Amino acid sequence: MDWIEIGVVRGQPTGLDIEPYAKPGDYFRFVRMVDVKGGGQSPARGADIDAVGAIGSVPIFKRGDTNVSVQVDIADAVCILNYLFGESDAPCKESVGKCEDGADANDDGDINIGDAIRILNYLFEEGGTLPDPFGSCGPDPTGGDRLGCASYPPCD
Ligand SMILES: [Ca+2]
Ligand SMILES: [Ca+2]
Ligand SMILES: [Ca+2]
Repeated sequence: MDWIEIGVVRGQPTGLDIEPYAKPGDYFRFVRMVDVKGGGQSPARGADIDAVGAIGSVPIFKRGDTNVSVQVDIADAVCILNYLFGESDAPCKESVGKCEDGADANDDGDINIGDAIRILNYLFEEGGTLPDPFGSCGPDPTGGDRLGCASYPPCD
């Protein structure tokens, strides 16, 4: 496990913010607090954990719906090809760009022709459903990749 040292709490205010250490899509599963021995004058020294607050939100979307029509159909595979190979004003440049995770149909952390093929396999080759979130809105279970989802209005 990789720990990220955030700092030492002393005096007032006694808060630490992990925001500078976090990128969108990062997950933090564990937070470790250690009482530093010595150095304090208070008879009750040591940090109290009064409140551990997290304000944040993880984007939710439906995988494969690259043209934001709610359905996953052949137009979504075409949309990925438009995004990859189309003119700069192709409509799918915008819809895919706003929710790259949705276009990562095979959830391998990249958008390429394999994602169009994965959608076609699902539609025509009984290739199985796409990785979650597929049937309903949800977060990307593999959020550590470089892709994000800034906006997918059907899940708002
Ligand atoms: Ca669609
Ligand atoms: Ca992919
Ligand atoms: Ca992912």
